[in-house]
Amino acid sequence: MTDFYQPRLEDRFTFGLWTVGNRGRDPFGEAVRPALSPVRIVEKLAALGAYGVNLHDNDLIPIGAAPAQRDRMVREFKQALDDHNMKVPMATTNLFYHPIFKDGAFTANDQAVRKYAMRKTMDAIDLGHELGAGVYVFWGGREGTEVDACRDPRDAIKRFRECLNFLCEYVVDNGYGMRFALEAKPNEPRGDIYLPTTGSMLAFIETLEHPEMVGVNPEYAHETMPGLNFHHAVAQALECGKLFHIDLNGQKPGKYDQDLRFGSEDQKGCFFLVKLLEDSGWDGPRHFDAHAYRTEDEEGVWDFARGCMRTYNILKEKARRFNADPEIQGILAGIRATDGADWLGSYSRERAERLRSDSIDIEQHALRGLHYEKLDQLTTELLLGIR
Ligand code: GCO
Ligand code: MN
Ligand code: MN
Repeated sequence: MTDFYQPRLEDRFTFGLWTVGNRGRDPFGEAVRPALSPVRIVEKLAALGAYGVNLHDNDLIPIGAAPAQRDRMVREFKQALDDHNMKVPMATTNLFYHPIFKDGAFTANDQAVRKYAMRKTMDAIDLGHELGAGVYVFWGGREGTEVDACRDPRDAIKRFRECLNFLCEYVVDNGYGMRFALEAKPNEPRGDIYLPTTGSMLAFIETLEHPEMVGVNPEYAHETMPGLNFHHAVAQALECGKLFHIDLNGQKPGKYDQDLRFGSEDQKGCFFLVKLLEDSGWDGPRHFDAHAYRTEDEEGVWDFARGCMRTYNILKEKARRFNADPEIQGILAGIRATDGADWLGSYSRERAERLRSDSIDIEQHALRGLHYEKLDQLTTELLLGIR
């Protein structure tokens, strides 16, 4: 299918090996699809117009692989990347699958577990560097509790900080030039996960020894599960220069982590997200952390991947139309006319006095209609395809 919405390299779409490679296993049922090799995933995604693939260490190399086996797997994977002009912009560690991580990794009570998590992460950082990744993601899926009696949550935060400080120095010492992106999630697989939102992560980053090396990787599903507004979380990260990576997918509020195809839920929320990313000129890869429905075979997996990218491009085009729509822009111009860019200035006694002495008719301002009904209806009609 070649058309206006066809993904192109410059769109910089990426998928995790674990996303299209997801076999449809869930807590109640077995895998429904055969495994896809990393090489096959690279070939297929390249043919669909993606820019790259991201990976956990164990998406490529199983735990306990002999050095020669590891090197062969990396060589074959790199060859496939070269053959298909695909990049690996992001890498990460699997710190959740092996039973050793049942009580967390960096926050586990057993220091032997924390040591193993650190050494596994250093190896995975080396692998990420070897594959050219500039961003390294930390998603602490197991860093949480069901039984709060087991540790003081302040100790968990301290341990997490200690590990990140150490790993920042590891990257500096090796001259890798990599940046870290922290990914929050409120729960699942733990009952409660520490630092549950992007906002918590942003506050935590400021307490690190190298805050300049660390940003966030907000995920649509993770902010939507507890009913938060993802577009607002991304805006906060962007506004303070901390959007280092992004996980795009679909999710209904209040449910388990669904990781659905991007744009399959809340198209208006997705529209404002895409508009924000595009209007801001953010130049990071548009990464999809999602997987195909359990009903799908391999063909359905590629339908899913194509769908994520197409919907992004469709919403990008909608954002362009929104920005060019005379009626919508007319309402926005009316809003801007009252916003008074330098209305406050920094504090001085004179300015404080002036604020008190300016005359204002509060009743008149209170009565004024703001035309947001019209604005939202126009946005809705544009999204539904009649503008
Ligand atoms: C999830 C997470 C993961 C992470 C991935 C990279 O809820 O399963 O979103 O997919 O993003 O492990 O760290
Ligand atoms: Mn994610
Ligand atoms: Mn998720």
